[in-house]
Amino acid sequence: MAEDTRLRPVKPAKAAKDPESTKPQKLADPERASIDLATQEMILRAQELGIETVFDRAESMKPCNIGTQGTCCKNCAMGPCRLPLPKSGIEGKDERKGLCGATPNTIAARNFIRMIAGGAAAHSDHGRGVAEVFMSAAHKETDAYKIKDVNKLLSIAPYFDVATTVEVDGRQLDRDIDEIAVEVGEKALNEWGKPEGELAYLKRAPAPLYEKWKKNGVLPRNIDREIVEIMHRTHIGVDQDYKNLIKQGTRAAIADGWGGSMLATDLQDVLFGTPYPLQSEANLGVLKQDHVNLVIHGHEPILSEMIVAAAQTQEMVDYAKSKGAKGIQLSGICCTANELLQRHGVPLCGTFLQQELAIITGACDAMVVDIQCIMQNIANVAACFHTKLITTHPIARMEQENVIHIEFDEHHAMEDAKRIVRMAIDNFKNRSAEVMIPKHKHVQIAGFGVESIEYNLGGMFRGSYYTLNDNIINGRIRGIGGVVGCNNARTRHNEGHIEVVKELIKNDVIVLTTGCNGIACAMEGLLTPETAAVFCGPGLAEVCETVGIPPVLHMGSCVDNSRILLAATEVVKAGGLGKDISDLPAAGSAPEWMSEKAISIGHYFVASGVYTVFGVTLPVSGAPVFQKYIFEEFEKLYGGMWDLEVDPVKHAQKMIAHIDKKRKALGIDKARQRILVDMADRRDMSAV
Ligand code: BF8
Repeated sequence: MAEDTRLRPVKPAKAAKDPESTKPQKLADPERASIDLATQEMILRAQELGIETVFDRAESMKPCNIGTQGTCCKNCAMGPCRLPLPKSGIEGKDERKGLCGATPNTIAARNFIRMIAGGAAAHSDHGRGVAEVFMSAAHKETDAYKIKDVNKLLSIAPYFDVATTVEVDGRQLDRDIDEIAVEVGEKALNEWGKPEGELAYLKRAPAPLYEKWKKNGVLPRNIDREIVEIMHRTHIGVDQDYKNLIKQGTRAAIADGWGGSMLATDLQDVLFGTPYPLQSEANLGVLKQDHVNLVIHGHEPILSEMIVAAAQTQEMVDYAKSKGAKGIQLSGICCTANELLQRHGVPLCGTFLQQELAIITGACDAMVVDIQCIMQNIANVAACFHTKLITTHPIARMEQENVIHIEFDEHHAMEDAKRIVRMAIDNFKNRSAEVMIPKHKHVQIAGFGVESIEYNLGGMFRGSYYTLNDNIINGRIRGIGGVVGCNNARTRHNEGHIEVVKELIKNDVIVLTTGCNGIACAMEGLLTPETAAVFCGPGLAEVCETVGIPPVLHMGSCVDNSRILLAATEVVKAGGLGKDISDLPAAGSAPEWMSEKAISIGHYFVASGVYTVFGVTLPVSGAPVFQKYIFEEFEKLYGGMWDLEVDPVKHAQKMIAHIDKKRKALGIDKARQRILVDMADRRDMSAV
């Protein structure tokens, strides 16, 4: 299993041997912790070395029961006020109150929309960072970044009222690209703080959805304002009506999905290229014993794009060889990984829960992190090995002494990137521990987007969503499932992700994935066209085999959930499946969510008309009235609503039941019944 290079034994991690701890450290059972063999091997390896991981910490520390219910208020110093649901679960005349009189519904709604604010801020601030680099590129202040995808720039310009042609002598001529880029950049940046009006991208939504938002008073004015207003409204003594609180949460979530996240995706596509399908690999087995392993981790691809470029230069490859390595192996964790995968085919090293494990292989010569989903404990783990851990973003630093900070600046991005690559190469010879890289990895096809789905399903000459719609209408494809989101150490790693996705594709539901679900599916081998014959129902298998696509389409990082919104909009536009996203036979899911970003994503999907099921837990169970409002009554307002289902098969079946409800409403349920055949029928047919 392992390729061993014994140099010197690893020092046990301090965190694992806390002298002040009076309790024995509980260790995770690898098989109960993850379904993934590489992960199981590395959890065991960590335990052999005495290095604590998130899986062990999840055994030692249980979550707070009241926080889990969403009814702990710590918004002022009279609290925290803890309002657990009575053991009977029956509220009766609910007399639970905080010191100020806040009810469980007020507290749960406040906490919920503060999570939306956190998630929307993270996505949107990422988008702002991209917009600033975009402006530098448009102004030609940096050699490192250029406008790469002119077509994408021209396609988004009209949403900002930026002209792409100019009239000369009565004729319309193409306008200068640099001029367009500067104007788009200026108008895009304005979206974060413009003093009046509404977000420019809202009109990209189907007209009935836009009208619903308008009628319900949730059209976002600008991105920052909606997030700030949540913080104001949830301060003690401000908004005390759960319906009014979640209304602002809805406004901020829309500002994320149809604002900050969508801008991040579009501007990244213009700067770095719109993704098209490509082949790569996934899981810890992508690390190479005889190469310099440089692992990129986080969410913002701006510096990592330069690292890819730097690592591919002959100068760096020669330098790596001069130090005894066969080459440089780049790989990634979390959504920076998804970004570089979809544009360059950089392999995925692992999910959010595998970040410590990548270092524990002993083969990680440098890990470069930017923002979001970076566990503080990776610095403790890195201290047990030779790994250089490098933070690069001014807003995301680490206190541990072994962490190196190289602050990214777009004006010297290539120099920074080369410095980091050189640092990793120089560190190759310092591998101090036995290297143990699990063999497990899987081939994947990733890089799907709104444009590539149109091309893949419609063909070069009549690229359109009509083929997809046609196959939904005729029933070969039962519906669309958007399955996204994190891993959560409170549940078995990847089990929920994989079981939900397998149940969906078995029932002819095509899956669009992003984030850590995309990584999990890649690790499991679900992102290959060959998967279709093995796991899909006959209708979906037939479509995938004919067109040559996987049944699970990886659409990128978590900000790229905006691609799913736009793909759904294209399906509506192609016709035959209703007039709004809420009419589509489609449902959303985050089986193993954990981050505030997931709550913001979930809520903008709900507000866009999508029935959205979360796994693990949802912090609203202590406030049944508020929960009922977003689980049931929301459907009347937006067409979409929340749900919670911990069991992955039931989770998928709830999505399928919703899809079938929508098929019936569209009058296309009969078409599906006619072509329904099971595996035995298929065998009989092929025997004839
Ligand atoms: O933004 S899915 S664990 S990596 S938060 Fe984080 Fe969740 Fe993974 Fe990407 Ni998204």
